[in-house]
Amino acid sequence: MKLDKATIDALAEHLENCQLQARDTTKITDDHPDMDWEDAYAIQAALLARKQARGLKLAGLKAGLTSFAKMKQMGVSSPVFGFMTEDYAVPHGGEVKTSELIHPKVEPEIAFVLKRALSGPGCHMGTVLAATDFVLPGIEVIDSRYRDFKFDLKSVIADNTSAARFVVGGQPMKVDGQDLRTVGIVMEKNGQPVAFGAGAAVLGHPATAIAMLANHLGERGEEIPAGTLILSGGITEAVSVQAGDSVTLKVQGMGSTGLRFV
Ligand code: OOG
Ligand code: MG
Repeated sequence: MKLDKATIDALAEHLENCQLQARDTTKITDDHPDMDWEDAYAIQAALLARKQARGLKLAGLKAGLTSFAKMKQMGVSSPVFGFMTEDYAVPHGGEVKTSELIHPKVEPEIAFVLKRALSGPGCHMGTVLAATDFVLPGIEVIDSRYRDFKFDLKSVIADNTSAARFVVGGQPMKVDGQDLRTVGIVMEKNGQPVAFGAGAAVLGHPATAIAMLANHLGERGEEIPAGTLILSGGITEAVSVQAGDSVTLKVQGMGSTGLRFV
């Protein structure tokens, strides 16, 4: 760790204020070029602690930058992990108040719900599939607090991997006998298809993203509890949205979910 606790708490407060006031900021590594990976995750943990201190419950976990399309779009090269609290959850078909966000984008994802806890190190695709209760379509709304979505990995980790809102819905599917690599997805904005892909876009198989999250938490002596909802990461590039847009994600065998920006 390169930053002291007071600096970590101040940065978490700064990033959360940007989120709550829907205003952007420069990336924090500009002012703290020496910060390390531990500092970045410590700022994210301090952000979660602030929300939990206000009584907000954790609603799920996420992996991000797990597809080549996303890594290329954002100019970075490895996955990142974050959280969603209950206030990020949008009901299936529900509304997102665009005025509460800075410059939202949507991502088509496959969400996992666990029936058993997962712990690393040593977690792999097989362990994940054995512990998965079901998978279902999920749209993540990301909203980097950094100006023009310009960041490096440490800054985006501290900013809770741009997490802002999410919706899951459709037809939950058991993973037994399914090949999640070849599951196709179509995301539509205002009825027009804007993104297409298949599960394999996420690290060759989306369960790999969940295993990486379990191994990441394992390094910190934590696990993914049974019942946790996890977003496995955008399958395609993220698509910008504005007030008036409606977005639907169809996932083969799992129906569809959607939300509207008002
Ligand atoms: C970082 C978050 C990326 C995903 O699914 O790849 C992410 C960003 O692109 O702002 O959530
Ligand atoms: Mg995402």
